[in-house]
Formats: sequence, C-alpha cells, structure tokens
Amino acid sequence: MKQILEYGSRARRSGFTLVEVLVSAVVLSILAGVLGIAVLTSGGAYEQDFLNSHVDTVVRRTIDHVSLELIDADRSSIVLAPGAPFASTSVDYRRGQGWGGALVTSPTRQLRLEYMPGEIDDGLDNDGNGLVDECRIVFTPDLDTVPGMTVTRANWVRELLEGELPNGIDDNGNGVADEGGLFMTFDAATGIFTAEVTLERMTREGRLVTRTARTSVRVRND
Ligand SMILES: [Ca+2]
Ligand SMILES: [Ca+2]
Ligand SMILES: [Ca+2]
Ligand SMILES: [Ca+2]
Repeated sequence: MKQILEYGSRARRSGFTLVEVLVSAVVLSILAGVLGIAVLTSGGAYEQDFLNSHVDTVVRRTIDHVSLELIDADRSSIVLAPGAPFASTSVDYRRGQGWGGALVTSPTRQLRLEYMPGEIDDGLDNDGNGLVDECRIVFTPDLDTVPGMTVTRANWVRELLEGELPNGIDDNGNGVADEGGLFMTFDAATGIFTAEVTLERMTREGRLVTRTARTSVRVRND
C-alpha cells in the first residue's frame, strides 16, 4: 500500500492537473486568435496597398490616353456632349494625320463615359461589387463607318467626379454641378482641352480607394 501511495504521489507531481491543461488551452486559443487577427490585418493592408497602387496606375494611364488622343485633334472637329446630369462626358473628334495641301484627318473618334455592363442608373449596386452606378470609359476609333467597334479604356470610373454627390449642387467647388467621373472641357479660343477622371475600387473590407487625375493640353491643329 505504501508503494502504491508513493507511486501515485510521484505521478501527480510529474503530470498536469486539469486546471493547468484548461489554462494552457485558453492561452493557446488566445494566441491563435491574436495570430489570426494579425494575418487578416496584414492581408487587408496588403490588399489596400495593392489597390492604391493599381488605381493610381490605371487612372494615370487613362488620362494619358485622353491627352494623347486630343493633343493631335483638329480643333474644329471637337464636339463635347453636355448630356445632363453628366456635363461633358463624351467627346467626338478627328485626329490630324498629316498634310496634303490641307490637314488630313482620321475618321471621327469618340471617348465617352457609360455605365458598366450589369449596372444601371438607379442609385443601387446592381452587380454587387460594392460600387453604386459605376461607369467605364469607352473608346470608338471609327465612329463614321464602324461605330460598333469599341475598346474599353478604363473600368470602375466613378459615376460623378470625386467630391460630387448627385444632388444638383457643385459639391467639389469646381463651378459645375454633378459633373461625371470623366469630365471634359474645351476652350475653342485658346485651344485648351482639359479632362479629369475619377476611378474608384472597394476593398473586401469595404474601404473605398478613390483616385482622380487631370490633364490640360493645347490642341495642336487649328
Ligand atoms: Ca456596382
Ligand atoms: Ca446601379
Ligand atoms: Ca453634386
Ligand atoms: Ca463640381
């Protein structure tokens, strides 16, 4: 009997009590939770950084394309479509392509803002991507003979320019109310063409990434 008691006593000293096991389990679960949150947070931060960089790149590339298209246009061919509520979100123009006694121009080209496929103008996120009434910029290289041949130049363009709400008021203070996410002006007297574009994406955590780029060029051909 004495031997058995001594053996039992040694066993209790070298093993773990139920309380110790439970405490260890709780500590481990807390550590796992902290680690999980850290991983998720770093994943969210990575996605945010990626989208910041991506949207920066795309908005810059989009506005550069608009500049390159319009800088060589024939000034007399530029027609902006005012179309309320998206003031001047479409431009028709012909590019100068050389001289043959007079300026030789391209067929009519067009850049315009339109709603993304699957999205309609109803104040709702129809396609469930977190963005409401988002648009895209569509380029038509030959509006005269093949108007159906188009190229999408940018997706996820904001319906209205950054800072604007659809309320009939000039929220961002640029002198125009409710201007579109592709907003263009042309001053025929000076030949100055300007364009602004706002792109917007949403992270999986629901954070918006919004970027706007602007260009101003003097159209060469008058
Ligand atoms: Ca949407
Ligand atoms: Ca919609
Ligand atoms: Ca407004
Ligand atoms: Ca405005």
